[in-house]
Formats: sequence, C-alpha cells, structure tokens
Amino acid sequence: MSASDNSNSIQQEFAPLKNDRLLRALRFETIDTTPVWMMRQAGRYLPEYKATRAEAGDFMSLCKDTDRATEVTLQPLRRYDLDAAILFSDILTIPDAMGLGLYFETGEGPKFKHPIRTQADLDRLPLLEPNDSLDYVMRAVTSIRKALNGQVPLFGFSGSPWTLATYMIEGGSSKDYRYTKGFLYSNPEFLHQLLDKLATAVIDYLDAQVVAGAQILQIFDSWGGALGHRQFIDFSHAYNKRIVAELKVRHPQIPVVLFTKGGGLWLDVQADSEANVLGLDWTMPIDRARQVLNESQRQLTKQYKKIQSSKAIQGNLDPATLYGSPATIRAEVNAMLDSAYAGGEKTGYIANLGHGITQWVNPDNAKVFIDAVHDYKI
Ligand code: 1CP
Repeated sequence: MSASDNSNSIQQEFAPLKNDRLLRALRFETIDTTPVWMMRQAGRYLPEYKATRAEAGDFMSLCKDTDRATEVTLQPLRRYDLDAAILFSDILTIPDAMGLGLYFETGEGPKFKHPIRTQADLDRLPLLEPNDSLDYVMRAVTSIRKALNGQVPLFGFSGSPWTLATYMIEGGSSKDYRYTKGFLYSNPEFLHQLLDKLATAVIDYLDAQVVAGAQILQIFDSWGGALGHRQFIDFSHAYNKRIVAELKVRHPQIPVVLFTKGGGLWLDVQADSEANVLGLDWTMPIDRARQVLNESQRQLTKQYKKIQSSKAIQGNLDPATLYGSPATIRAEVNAMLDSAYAGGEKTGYIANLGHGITQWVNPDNAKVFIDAVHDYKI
C-alpha cells in the first residue's frame, strides 16, 4: 500500500470536517466569509496557556505531554471563532531529536548544547525516524485531531531547512547569523550537506504528521528573509521546493502553506513550487502580491507547457496592530481585506497575522481581529 493510500484510510478514521472554509478558500472555491487563524495562536499571551505550561513544568515537557499539548491547542479555539487549529509543538523538535540538546534559558529563548560547527558534528547527525524519536509529536497530532472532532482543520508544521540550520549552527536564536552565513560564503558545501539532511528529515516528519492526522501543512521559513536574492534561491527555496514536491507525491490531497518571513520580494521565486498557499508578512501589500502571482502563473504555465494553478495568499496583518485600539484593529483589518479582494476574486485568501502573535497582546484584541475578519462582507 502506498503512503498516500495509508494516509487516506487514516484520515477517514476521524470525524468529517464541519468547517471547511479555510480549505475551500485555498482551492479558490466560494466562501461565506474569510477564513482566519493566527500564527502562534497558542502561547504566552493567554493566561490559560501560562497556567497549563506551569503545570507541565517547562516548554518541552508541555510539548511531550499529549493531554496538555492537546489542551493548549484547543484553548484559543474556545475563546475565538478560529477557522483552523495548529499542532502545539515547535520547529526545534527536529534538531532536538537529532541530538543537539535543546534547552530554554529563561528570558533568552531556545539554545542548543551541541551546535553544528564541524564536519564531524555534521557526520554524527542521525537520520530522523519521526515515529521513533518524535513519536510524542505524532501522538499529539492524533489526540488533537480526535479532540477537534471535525470542528476545524488541523495544521501540522515544520521549520524550513534554512531556518532550522540557523538555529543548529548558531546554537540558538541570532540577529546576524554569523556562523551560518560564514559557512554560506566560506564553505557552502558544508551548509548544503546540512540542508540536504534537513530536507529529508522535514519530508519524513511532515509525512508522519499527515499519517497521524494533520489535514494541512505549513512550512515556516521564518528567517529566509535574511538571505540575499541568489542565496535565498539556492539555500532556502531549492530545499522548500523539493520538500513540497515530495509531499505532493506522498499526499497529493494535503494542502501546503509556505511562509517565508521577508519573502515578499520573492513571490515569483516561491511560485515555482507546488505549495498551494504563500504566506506574507506585513511588508508586502496583498493586492500587489496577487498581481505578481498572477503574472508568475502565466510565466510558469509557458515555461512548463502545462497549466499551473494559482497560489492562494495567507497573511498579513502586522502583529503589532494588536497593541492598538479595537477601532484601529478593525480599520486595519478592513484595509487588509480590501487589498486581498481588490482584484475582484472573492476567494483564494486566508486572513492571518504577518508573523506570530506576541506575548504582550491583550487577548481581547485578538478577538477583535478575528471577529473583524468574519464581519467583513465579501
Ligand atoms: O515560554 C514558552 O512557553 C515558549 C514559547 C514558545 C511557544 C508558545 C516556543 C519557544 N514555541 C512555542 C510554540 C510554537 N512554536 C508553535 C505552536 C503552535 C501555535 O502556533 O500555536 C509554533 C507553530 C512554533 C513555531 C516556531 N518556533 C517558529 C516558527 C514560527 C515563527 O514565529 O517564525 C520559530 C522560529 C520557533 C522557534 C522558537 N521556539 C520558541 C521560541 C521563543 C522561538 C523563537 C526564538 C527566536 O525568535 O529565535
């Protein structure tokens, strides 16, 4: 039995989807109103999240605790009329499973005990067995999917190879990517070896999430925007394109969202992939993105001599908008939706923030954002 047959039979074990607005929008089908969710919708801005995390002890224990990971995934859905859920986990589970020793220092974000700096470090990296070292993620996916009971579709996710590589080489978060870019310009072959291993890992990881019950996938290329133009194509896009192509072989029915923060300049580049949706941050106007994507569709159709389907767009409210008043949030949402539908087509768009919601947002303002999207008449 092929992997896709397997996933289809697994998917049928779960309750049918009651709210398919998000899936309809990305297929350019008619919708009653605009679907909306928020990147990092489970997190520290919610007091109930902080309480559950305190019970679990620390962040990774929360990720590994099936019941609590399910609980925090569902918390934002109890407060808000969201059109999707996203697995509670982290992009850094892959490097952790590869033995880099992830830990969180209070107030300092993620850190790795064993960053990748030498050929020996790279050669030691094991092949990822998602159902073995990351079985806690798969258990969470299945548990969340069951608990949702068809309420909304469930996103699985992964970091992109480039974004994961920055954490693995730097040993944590970075502002300048000193070591990663150092390799890029002094020993590109080394970086390509790591990215190649990560691409294989991401494919198997996302494949396993679909088999466990994920209905849509997002690849977070959070730091792709740090690259130069040609470097983005070679060190980020090429690997994302390969990942999406392989996922489409294994699971043709599962939509894929590709989100590159700072990737607005490269929509034409990213259009040359089988991703169904491209995520935008707030620097790129949605109407302009639509024009670029329509032109790319025409060019790629010519290039491949085969009709290419249009990419839906996801995004792109500046998360800092949620520090504003309810009236400001509503005005900004209306302007965003005017821009999304300016071309006249009233579908093909998923509302979201342009990056993750921050811990300083008042939860009531997130509700204003979500309700304003649904209140907008399309
Ligand atoms: O203190 C805490 O409770 C930990 C904060 C936290 C949370 C809530 C971290 C550590 N990760 C998460 C959850 C998380 N991370 C989700 C959950 C699902 C949801 O969206 O509700 C997701 C999708 C992620 C993905 C993630 N982790 C990304 C990609 C998205 C993005 O924001 O660009 C990245 C870059 C990370 C790394 C990471 N993990 C945690 C932190 C604080 C960071 C960022 C550090 C940095 O800025 O470099």
